[in-house]
Amino acid sequence: MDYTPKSEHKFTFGLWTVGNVGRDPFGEPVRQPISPVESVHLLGEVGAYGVNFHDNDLVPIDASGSERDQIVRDFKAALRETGLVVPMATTNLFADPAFKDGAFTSNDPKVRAYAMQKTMNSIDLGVECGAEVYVFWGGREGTESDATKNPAESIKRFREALNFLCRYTQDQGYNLRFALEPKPNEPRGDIYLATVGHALAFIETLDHPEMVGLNPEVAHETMAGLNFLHGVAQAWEAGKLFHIDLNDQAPGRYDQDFRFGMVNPKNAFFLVKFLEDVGYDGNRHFDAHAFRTEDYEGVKDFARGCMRTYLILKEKARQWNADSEIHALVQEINADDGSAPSWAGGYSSDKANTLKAHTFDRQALGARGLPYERLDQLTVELLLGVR
Ligand code: DIG
Ligand code: MN
Ligand code: MN
Repeated sequence: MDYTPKSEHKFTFGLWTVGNVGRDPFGEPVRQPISPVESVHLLGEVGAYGVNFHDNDLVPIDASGSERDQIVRDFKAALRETGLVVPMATTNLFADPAFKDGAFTSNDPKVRAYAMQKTMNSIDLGVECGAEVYVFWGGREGTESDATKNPAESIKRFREALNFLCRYTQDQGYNLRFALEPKPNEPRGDIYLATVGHALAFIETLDHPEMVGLNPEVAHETMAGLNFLHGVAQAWEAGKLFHIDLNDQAPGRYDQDFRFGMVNPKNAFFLVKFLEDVGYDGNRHFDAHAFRTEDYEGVKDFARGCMRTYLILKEKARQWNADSEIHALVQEINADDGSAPSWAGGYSSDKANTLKAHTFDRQALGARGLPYERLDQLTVELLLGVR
């Protein structure tokens, strides 16, 4: 079986992922920084399809106009040389001290205005490089103490910013959709729009909800103690899965951004199976980074591992779907003997009356054995390679 990544797989990485220098709250960098051009060539070498960036991953926050233009020229040349594309871009509204108390939700109107200016310029840069999805991760949009902000006012500020930026994007004629990326906490004590559920509800309150969807991340829903697949499935079912951040995470830990499948390959399997079964055609973006122990050969191992694991699990999903014993169990589980009154597919008073008049054998309903142990064991054995 060939697990070589190809463009058709749409595997992407952010400049900040393979360019991560290994700094953490308790340690200095362990790797020398590499340039955006070097990152593009590294990703080309390992077989990625595309590269994403925050504005300041590519253009330093204090670069002059001419420096910006030269950096973008060099970056575009590397894209041409490698064939990589830029499907997504985003704004760094979390590193600079100006955003220490948030960006769109900052209590300082000058900071909120600066965040809007920075985001518009970053949207321009992303579109110039080919981005069609624009991610909003509100890393500093939150609090340590709720004495400092009224959370309802913060949501209003967030909404006003996104409504303005949707109109800016329309006004510029950009072919761009926005993707909100939830996270429950870190670096703020608590972050607004903490989960996929919060974000889905918030989107419906916007002036242009059709332009705004989700960029769910494995680690972030896991940090919230939630089932990541369920959040992804709800976003997909709502037509809002515009992008996805793949990585891995142990529950109850800081945001680990591990290599895809590194902690919980079974959860990763169910996620890959879902994405492939429903025909998700967006980018498979690995928002992750190598262990701090690695040199740049290790960083390449990390990037290759993300893509290989996805492709191996994609093949496992095909095997699962083709497994006759598994298929028979799925059929048995979902069998309908037609004895219950049909009511789905829209209300009618006839349906309601028929259903209310029906007599159910409640004990029999509860006595029915479900072969879930067998089904899950077969799944585990398939993943362990004995089926
Ligand atoms: C962190 O998970 C966030 C930032 O890295 C970025 O804004 C976004 C893009 O995938 N993910
Ligand atoms: Mn993360
Ligand atoms: Mn992310």
